[in-house]
Order: sequence, then C-alpha cells, then structure tokens
Amino acid sequence: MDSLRDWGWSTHFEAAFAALDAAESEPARVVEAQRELFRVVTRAGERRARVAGRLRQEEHGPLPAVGDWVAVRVEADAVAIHQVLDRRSTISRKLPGKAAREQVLAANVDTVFVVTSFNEDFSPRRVERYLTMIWEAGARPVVLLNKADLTADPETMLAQAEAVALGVPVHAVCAERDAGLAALEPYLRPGATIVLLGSSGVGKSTIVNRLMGREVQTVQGIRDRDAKGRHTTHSRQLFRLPSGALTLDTPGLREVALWITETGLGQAFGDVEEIAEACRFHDCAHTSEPGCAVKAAVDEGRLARDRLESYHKLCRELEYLERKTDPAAASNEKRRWRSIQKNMRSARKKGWTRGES
Ligand SMILES: Nc1nc2c(ncn2[C@@H]2O[C@H](COP(=O)(O)OP(=O)(O)OP(=O)(O)O)[C@@H](O)[C@H]2O)c(=O)[nH]1
Ligand SMILES: [Mg+2]
Ligand SMILES: [Zn+2]
Repeated sequence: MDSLRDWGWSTHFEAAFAALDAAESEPARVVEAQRELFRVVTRAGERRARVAGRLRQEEHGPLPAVGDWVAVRVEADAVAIHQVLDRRSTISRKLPGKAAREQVLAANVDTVFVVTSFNEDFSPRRVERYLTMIWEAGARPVVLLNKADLTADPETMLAQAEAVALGVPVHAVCAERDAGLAALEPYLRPGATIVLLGSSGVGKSTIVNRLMGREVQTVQGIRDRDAKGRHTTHSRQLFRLPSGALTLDTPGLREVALWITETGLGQAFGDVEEIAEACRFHDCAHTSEPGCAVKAAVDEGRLARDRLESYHKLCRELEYLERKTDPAAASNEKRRWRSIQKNMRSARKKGWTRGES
C-alpha cells in the first residue's frame, strides 16, 4: 500500500474504492495522459493502461483524466481502466470550438499554480478567467509571476495581479535562476497534488525541473523562444517531488474557455458580488438598472471599469454555455451519436472499415 501512498492515496479514496463493486480490480492513479494513452501506478509499479470498452459508454461514468484514482484490472499484457473514482476536484475547461464539450485538464488536485510571466503574457483578464475556473473546480489557486529577471519593476505587475486575485496568494519567481521558489514550499506537503496551468512558454516545465531538482521535462530552447504558439510539453504528466508532493506539468493553454460554473464566478469576483448586495433589484444585471450599486461603484472609482466588463463577459460566456448544454440539446446529441455508432458497427460487419473498435 505504501507505493500508492507515495502517489497521494488516502483514507478517503480507500473508502471510495472499498465501496465500489469492483471484484478482481485494484486501485491505481493515472499519472500520464496523452490522448488515448495512459500510464497508471498500481501497487506493483507503473504500467501503460487503456480504457476498458465498457467505460467508453457514457452511463458508466467519466473517462479517466490525469490525477484520477481508478479501478483497474491487471491482465497478463495489459492494464484496463474499468472505473473512475469520484473526484475531489475537477479542473475543466470548455474545449476550443463551437461545440459545448468539456475537457478535464486534471483531477484530484489540491492547489493550482496559475503561471504567467513578467512580459507580454501577463493579462489581469486571463488571471480572472483562470481563477474562476479553479474556484469552480474545488481547488485552491495560487498565482505565480515567473521571469522576474525580465523586469526592473516587478511591483506594478504584482499589484495588478493582486488587484484581481482577491484572497489568492501571488508570488514573483524566477525559475531560470531558481529564485523565489522557496515560497512554494507550504503548498508542496507530502501527498498533496499541484498542477501548473498557463500559456505556452511562461516557464511551467522550467519550474517543475527546479522543484524536482533535476531536468525531467524538456523546456523550450532559446532559439524557439520567438516561435509563438509552439508547444514544448505535449502530455500531462504527474511527477513525485522530493518534498513528497505530486506535481503535474501540462501543455500550454491557448484558450481558457469556462466550463459550467457559477459558484466559481462568484468566488473570483467576490468584490462585485458583495457590492451587488446593495443593488435595488436582487436580480440586477448591473447594466442599466436603476439603483445599481455596482455601476455606482464604478462611477465613484471604487471598482475598476474593466473588471466589471470582464465580469459581464464571463457571465455571458456562461449563459451561452448553459444554452448550448440544455438537457434537450444534450439528449439530441446522444441520439445522434448512437445512430453514428450503429452505422459504424454495421459498416464494420460489412467489412469496409478497418481498425480497432
Ligand atoms: N528569462 C527567463 N526565462 C525563463 C524563466 N523561466 C523559464 N524561462 C524560459 O522560458 C522558455 C519557456 O519555458 P518552458 O518551461 O518550456 O515553458 P512552458 O510553460 O513549459 O511551455 P509549454 O510546455 O509550451 O507550455 C524557456 O526558454 C525557458 O528557459 C525565467 O525565470 N526567466
Ligand atoms: Mg512545458
Ligand atoms: Zn446592479
């Protein structure tokens, strides 16, 4: 059992696993995910794994994501993931594109480091977006401003970050010179899982290498630094730090579109919601309603105008998402899928599709 404890196994998951109807199964944690390929750690060590056919049907629960605790069956030549244990936290975003589809970026995470840098990547609006996503996920956010060596005046950006990250710790670090990272120690207690999220090139893998004390991840070469949009990390992988914490490096995100959330928005914009309690109408949208305390706060300079705009924008995004995922629409989508699958099956029987099922 000890080897699983090293990967964050706890009495919580032990009980969850015991409650499963999972004869012949054993617990494991997903430590790497790259599209359909998974690596898991079992009591016997690390193995490649695949998703059992049954789990591919929606009614048998979510597909595994990195960080998940799962029930696996170890066969002679393969490990099959049969079930995903209930998650303690789920970091999700809406997949880029028009369809309302969820992508789970990480599961069972305690702390999320939102990494940005002291250069053009820094955007208070994007930080707000990440914080909304993370509060919704049930994890604790921490903002890291990396590449402190690139600025002579870190105070301005730090203050900008702090102004939008209410109640959230903000740390300036310089991964390249291994400076400031000692401040992260409190988050790295044994068994805790942390994930690094942020745009490509902000230095997530460099930070992971520093925390590991050796080079486990490839970082972007100096010659590629101007190549915008080129991603260096391609898979999501969990590492065991010398401190005993687990850390997940992820590929840079181009887009942070929200997945269904509302409590997350309220938490990320606690200042707006607090002022809104004084609005005349309790369902005030803070646009043109009479007696709107939020508009008044903006006019009096107590609330930044662009912060309110950002709040409105995220609200609209969520309303749109809710419309896109209303139950009727979702069940139509399922029906459509079933008929596609049926067609594929009969096509396969006729022998004109190759490949695996
Ligand atoms: N000046 C400076 N450069 C840094 C610092 N930390 C990392 N870098 C450089 O920034 C570049 C990108 O770093 P990576 O660690 O590959 O960035 P990443 O966030 O993992 O990027 P993706 O894997 O593409 O998402 C590399 O060339 C690093 O050497 C820092 O503190 N200061
Ligand atoms: Mg990387
Ligand atoms: Zn109002």
